[in-house]
Amino acid sequence: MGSVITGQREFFKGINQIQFEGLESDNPLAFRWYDENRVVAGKTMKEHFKFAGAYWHSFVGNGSDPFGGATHIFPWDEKVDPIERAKDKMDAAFEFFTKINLPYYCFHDVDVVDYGDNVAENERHLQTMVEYAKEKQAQSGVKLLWGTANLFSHKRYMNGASTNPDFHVLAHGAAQVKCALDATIALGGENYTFWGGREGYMSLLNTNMKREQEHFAKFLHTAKDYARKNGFKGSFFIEPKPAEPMKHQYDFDAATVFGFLQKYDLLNDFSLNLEVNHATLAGHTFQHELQVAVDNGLLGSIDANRGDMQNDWDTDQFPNDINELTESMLIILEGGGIKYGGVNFDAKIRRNSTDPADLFYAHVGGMDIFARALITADNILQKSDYKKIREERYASFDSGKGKEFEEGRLSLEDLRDYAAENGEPAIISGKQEYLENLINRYI
Ligand code: XLS
Ligand code: NI
Ligand code: NI
Repeated sequence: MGSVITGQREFFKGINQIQFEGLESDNPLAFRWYDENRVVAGKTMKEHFKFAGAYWHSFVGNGSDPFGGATHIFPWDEKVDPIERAKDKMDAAFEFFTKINLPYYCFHDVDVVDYGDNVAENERHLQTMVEYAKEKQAQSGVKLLWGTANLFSHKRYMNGASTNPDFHVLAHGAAQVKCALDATIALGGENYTFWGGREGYMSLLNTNMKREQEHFAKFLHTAKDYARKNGFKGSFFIEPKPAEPMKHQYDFDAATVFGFLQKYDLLNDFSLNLEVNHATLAGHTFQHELQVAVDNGLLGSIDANRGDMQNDWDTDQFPNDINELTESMLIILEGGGIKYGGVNFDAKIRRNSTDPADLFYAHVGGMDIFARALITADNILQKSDYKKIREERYASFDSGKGKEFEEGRLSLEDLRDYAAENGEPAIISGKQEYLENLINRYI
């Protein structure tokens, strides 16, 4: 655990560094499960998760919603000069990261410092803040998990960025990506994310979907080539989401993105950043999205949060569902872990969560629930018959004709003859309720 880094002002007064106190503790500002040095399944918890704080939700998003303005009145948002204000915000961010013990953070360009309409000025602003961030990272040891560019908030992106029908807008998107890549590289950022916020359509009536997707692929290739040329070694993430803000987004879900990456020859450099609430918006469970990614070698990183069963939008609440996360950790552990990134809390406290401590409660809860899920999943894999039951379901393919089929050595006639000779198959239980109970037994 490093030491707390504050700027000239301390923004979260009265809150000290959060410690692991274990299950006996009833301190709401302590970890009960997340013990960064505890080794589970061969790695420390710190290494398993690489937890990251999201700049945008925690230090920019101010509780406003489509029906009302800010409720989180940030003391780091007071100064008039954009660079001075950005430095206060960064001081607050690193104070928070070091107090909550987050080893990583993530940002969009515009989270760090205000962007206007002037490309060169935006570049100067971000470069100035990159120098400041370098100092902060060096003092604290906190690292950049990924950087990204916000290509969805500015009005010019209302019809998309790289999929915009106007080339001029695409070029502005590229200018922003170039600068965000430069910043990510300068800060030793481990990965770079593309979330296709408005890469999609509102209406097919005015959309040439084929052409837009080809532009999207060309844009990604161009950005990737630039970053590689400049020494970037990390993974590029595509973050699937089916809709919101657009009616339809091209990076709909993990399977769709896999097909896109394959079609446009991007599989060597790109992987997936999966977000819980985006999975549920796509009509999937998070577990489903993880399994699709793992099965295709594409589990790059995670945006941790949760949706609301009754609301069909991206509510981005902090994770707290132990069953969902235990099942997720089973898939992650069996899949060999998160490949390049980590677990970024792309989650926001509620509009009416207005105490400075609320941000700490939210992250303590999120980190603890992941830690508990990891321990539980590891126990299930080590001690229960979970794996055995799953393996045995497929035993008929392990030898004999089943094996020959897997090896591609049986014709349709062979299969027909096997069916005719062996009569009606036995009825075999899928044991779903047994397995559901098993998960709860280990929780
Ligand atoms: C929005 C996305 C966004 C990305 C980064 O729904 O989750 O926050 O993670 O652009
Ligand atoms: Ni996200
Ligand atoms: Ni999201």
